[in-house]
Amino acid sequence: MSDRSSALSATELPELYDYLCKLIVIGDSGVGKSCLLHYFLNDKIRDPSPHTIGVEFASTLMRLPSSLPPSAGAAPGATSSKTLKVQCWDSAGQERFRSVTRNYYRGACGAVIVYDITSRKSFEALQSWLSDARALASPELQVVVVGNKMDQEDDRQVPYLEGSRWAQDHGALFVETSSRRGDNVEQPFILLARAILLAVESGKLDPDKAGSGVSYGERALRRISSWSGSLNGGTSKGKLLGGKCC
Ligand SMILES: Nc1nc2c(ncn2[C@@H]2O[C@H](COP(=O)(O)OP(=O)(O)OP(=O)(O)O)[C@@H](O)[C@H]2O)c(=O)[nH]1
Ligand SMILES: [Mg+2]
Repeated sequence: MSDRSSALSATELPELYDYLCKLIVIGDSGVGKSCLLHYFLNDKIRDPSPHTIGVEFASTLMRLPSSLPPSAGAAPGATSSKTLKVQCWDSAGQERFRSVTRNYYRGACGAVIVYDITSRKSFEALQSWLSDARALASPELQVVVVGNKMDQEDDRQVPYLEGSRWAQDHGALFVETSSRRGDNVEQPFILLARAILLAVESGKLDPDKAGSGVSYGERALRRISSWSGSLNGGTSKGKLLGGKCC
């Protein structure tokens, strides 16, 4: 369940972040991508959940422990942390939108690839989603494979071990979730954000490089108002949350 203790209001939130990064959420239609993202951002179930048309997007702030020492002048014993503004692009899984949604892979440094543990077909489709993402997104793309609907144990078609081995064999992180019960819904995003921050701090991902999928934040304190927009006829929304260090 949620370990984010202080989800703050979308308005009047001081926006102060170190890095901006783009994540894509992909996988077959109906596996629960939109429900997963909705639970992560709003800490509640999405019901009903209509098919995504084109792409929907939302963003959140995540504070993470840094692998670098605190800056000079920091209080003794202080630990350092970094704030990431994470843009999440939730794409339609339906085949007819594939050519549209592929356009949004560019500039992503993280991918959440979701399958449904009760659908072997959605698991077998992982290879195609991963190949597309690796071909079109940042060369340093970090990937987490998510087996969703873990609350449906009686209908399981893909054993946990099979999912985790597939992820390991393909250089990806792995987690099972339930976007109905809220189990582990933050984990895919926390795992990815940590991997991205580590890649930046170790020099593998360069925020100055175009197409890396990460850019520097402004580090300027400003007020944010909630915002909304529309892409490809789909509903789009923005949500900004703050939370404790993940
Ligand atoms: N039992 C169960 N049902 C889920 C879970 N997550 C999603 N669902 C259901 O699965 C259906 C599809 O969920 P969505 O999140 O809309 O699926 P999607 O992957 O976004 O689908 P597209 O937008 O068409 O690509 C909905 O009826 C959800 O209620 C889960 O963890 N457990
Ligand atoms: Mg959807």
